[in-house]
Amino acid sequence: MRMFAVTAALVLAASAVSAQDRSPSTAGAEVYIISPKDGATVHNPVLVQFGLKGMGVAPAGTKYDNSGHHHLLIDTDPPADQSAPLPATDKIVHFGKGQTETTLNLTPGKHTLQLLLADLNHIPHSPPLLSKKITITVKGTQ
Ligand SMILES: [Cu+2]
Repeated sequence: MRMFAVTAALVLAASAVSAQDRSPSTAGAEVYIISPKDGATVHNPVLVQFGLKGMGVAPAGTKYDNSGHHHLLIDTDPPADQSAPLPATDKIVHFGKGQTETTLNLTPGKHTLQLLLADLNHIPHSPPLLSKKITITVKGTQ
């Protein structure tokens, strides 16, 4: 019980520090999905290409000003609390090596895709750089 309380206090302290340390985004910077196009009908594997204007892509954990790495939100909204590091789930995919595209195999039907840039610590910038959310229809493997 005592150990748990200490751990919880450390976690709170760590998130308080990161909230103060949010990286600023560059004015006019923009993140967007190059392909597929919004409303497109596609087949697996789906090539998703990430676009970024006004800032640079850098691998996670490396400190460069005005940079970040891409996160692809699949069938989900961005987390309400964007002052915390983004979780890594099957719906929030990190591209911590600095990748600018990926291929997905999605179940047939409609899916939404959205990009969110985040800094070296996986924390979205302030203000956050979020792409438009697109909807695609997957027809399954050809
Ligand atoms: Cu990340």
